[in-house]
Amino acid sequence: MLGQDSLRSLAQSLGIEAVWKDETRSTNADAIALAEGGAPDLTVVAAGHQTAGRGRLGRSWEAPPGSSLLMSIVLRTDVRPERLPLVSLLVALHLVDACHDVLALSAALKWPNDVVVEDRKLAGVLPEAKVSGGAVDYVVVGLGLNLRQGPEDFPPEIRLGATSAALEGADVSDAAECDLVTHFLTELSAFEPGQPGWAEAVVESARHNCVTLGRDVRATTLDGGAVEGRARDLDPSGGLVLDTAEGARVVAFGEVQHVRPAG
Ligand code: BT5
Repeated sequence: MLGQDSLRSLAQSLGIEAVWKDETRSTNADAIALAEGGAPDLTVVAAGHQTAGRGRLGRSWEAPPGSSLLMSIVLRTDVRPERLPLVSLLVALHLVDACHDVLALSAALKWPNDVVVEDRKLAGVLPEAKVSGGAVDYVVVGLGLNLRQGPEDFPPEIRLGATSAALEGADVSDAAECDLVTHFLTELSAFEPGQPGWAEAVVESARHNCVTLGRDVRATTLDGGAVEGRARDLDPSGGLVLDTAEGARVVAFGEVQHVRPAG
C-alpha cells in the first residue's frame, strides 16, 4: 500500500505537494479544502481508507482499508469551463495508460469516467470543479483504483461488475503501486491547456481507448431522461454521439449501460 513515506518521496521526486492520511472521509473533500486554502497545482491527497468515499451524483465508492489507490489531485488550470469534461476524460485516459503500461492490464475507458477491464470496473474518476466569474478556479480529480480486492471484498450488488488489478493477475506490490502513481502524475503534470490542439488530442486518444464506441447503449442524462442507440463517436467536447431511431443525439454528460457486446 502507498503510505506516508512512499508518497512523500514520490512527491519530492516530482516536485509536488502531497498529504497522506491513513483514514479520512473522502480524499476529494480533503483536496477541495486544500484548494480552497490556496494549495498549488498538482497537490495530491491519498489515503489508506475512506469512510465516506464518494462517486458521482451522490453515489458512494466502496473499498476495504488498504485495498485500493484512493487519491485526489488539485488541478489549477485555465481551461474554459465548457472544456471540463475533456479534463475528466484526460485524467481517465492517463489512468488507463498507467494501468496498461505499469500493471500490464488491458484496461480501457468506458465513457465517460470509468476504467474497465473486459467490461468490469477497475477504477472510477470523480471530477469536482469550482467555477467562479465564468472561469475555472480549480478542478479536483479523484480516482479510486481497485488493486488488491478479492471477489468477496466487493459489496454483492457490485461484485459482478467490478474487478481489481489482483483479480486480473497484475503485480500489486507496493513498488508497482508507486510506479503506477509516478507514471500517472508524470503524464498529468504535462497537461498544458494553453497548448493548441490538446482538446483534439484528448478526443482522438479517447476514440482509440473507449470501449463504449460501437456498442448499443442506454444513456441516462442528468435530467433523468434515457436515450438508446449505438455509440458512434465522441464530439469535440467529449460528448457521446449516439445513432438513435430518431437520428443522431449527443449525450454531453451522463452515463451509459452497454446493452450488448460490440459487433
Ligand atoms: C465513480 O463514480 O466511479 C467515481 C469514483 C471516484 C472514487 C474516488 S476514491 C478517491 C476520491 N475520493 C472520493 O471521495 N472519491 C474519489 P460513479 O461513476 O458514480 O460510480 C459509483 C458506482 O460504482 C457506485 O454506485 C457503485 O455501483 C460502483 N462502485 C462503488 N465502489 C466500487 C468499486 N470499488 N469498484 C467498482 N465499482 C464500484
